[in-house]
This record gives sequence, C-alpha cells and structure tokens, in this order.
Amino acid sequence: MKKERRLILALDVTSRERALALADMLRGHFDAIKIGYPLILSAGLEVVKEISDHAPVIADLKIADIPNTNRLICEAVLRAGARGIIAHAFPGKDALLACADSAAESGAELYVVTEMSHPGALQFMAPLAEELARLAVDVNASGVVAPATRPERIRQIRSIIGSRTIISPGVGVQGGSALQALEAGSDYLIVGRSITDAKDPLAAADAILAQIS
Ligand code: OMP
Repeated sequence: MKKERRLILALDVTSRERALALADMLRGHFDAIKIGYPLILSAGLEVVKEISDHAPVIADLKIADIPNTNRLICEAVLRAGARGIIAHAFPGKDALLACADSAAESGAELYVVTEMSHPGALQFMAPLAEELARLAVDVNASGVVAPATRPERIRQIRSIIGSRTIISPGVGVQGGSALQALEAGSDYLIVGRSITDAKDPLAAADAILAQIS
C-alpha cells in the first residue's frame, strides 16, 4: 500500500454493482479498499479481482482458525487477488504464523487485529491487546488494526510495534476522530459508512481528506 491519501475505504455493501460503482466514483481517494464478508459472501470471491482493478484490496476475513484452515483461507483470497489480509491473533502463534507465511509467499501484507473499535472490545480484547500486538511483531506482520475510537490505545500499541503500520477503523459513525487517530500514531484511517452511506460519497471522502491534509 502506498501511503498517499492515508485512507482505506471499507466497502461493506452487499451489492456487487454498488460496490463497483463506489470503487469507480472514489478512485484516487483511497490507498486501498477493504472488503470482507458482507461483499464477498454476497458477490462471490471474484469481486476481489474486480475491486482490485480500482485499488489494492485488503481482504478483511478476520481469520481466526487452526493453522491449516487459516492457510487455506489465506491462499484462496490471495489467489483471488487480495494484496492484504486481516487476521486475529487470539488463536495463537501457530495459527497467526500460518497467515504470515501465506502472506509472505504472495508478497502480500498481513494486518493483525489488536483491540477492536466497538464498545464490546473492552470486555475481552482490551486486556489482551498489548500481548496480541507483541504477537504481531513476533510473526513479522506488516502491521496491526488499532481503534480510532480510542486514540490512547493507538499510542500504546505504537510503542509496542515500532515502525510497523497501524490501520485504524472507527472514524465517523463509530465516533472516532480522524485527526486524533493520526495524531496518536495511526498510519491509515479505515472509513466505511460515513462515505458509503453518504448522499454524496465523493463529497464525504473529500471532506475527510480536507480534514486530514
Ligand atoms: P465504518 O464503521 O462503517 O466506518 O466501518 C468500519 C470498518 O472497519 C468495518 O469494515 C469494520 O468491520 C472494520 N473494523 C472495525 O470497525 N473495527 C475493528 O476493530 C476492526 C475492523 C477491521 O478489522 O477492519
């Protein structure tokens, strides 16, 4: 991912046509497009390749299984054209290593979830987030996912992962501030509904770009 706009579009729509229309309309506004279960389950795995024609795709399948299953999931989505994958660390080092190895074999990026952005993440994930970040470093992941809704956690996670990349969801609808997340040390903001559900998605994307430029 080239760090130009510092924005990743979360394309959580369930219509292939709408997804392609948004990707086309917003071309050049994002350094990558993140797609996950909502779009892939609705439109099929081929949509990864179709969206890749507009921007590099990060496949957000939050992979969290045993090593062999993780490897099979990674290989399928990387073969389909994804340039990045998102995995959970809580299944343990062997499971995460399977994702790291698959990503490395394809020259793709691996992002590891630390603490999620929603309120429920405080229940189980927050107490473990720093260990999960250390595991991301251990398997030589490209970076981590850390919450724009809690900039102070971005700061703490940055102190663990050094210069690895932080991508941060939670800006806009979830209440996080784009500027505060970047100031806390995030490299890229992941933004979905504030743009995809806006009456004028292009104007909404421009407004966020203006705010952070
Ligand atoms: P909006 O809330 O619509 O901007 O979308 C945020 C996107 O980031 C969605 O695709 C979520 O699935 C994703 N996400 C989070 O919201 N919180 C997290 O902690 C992690 C992710 C993620 O891994 O991308």
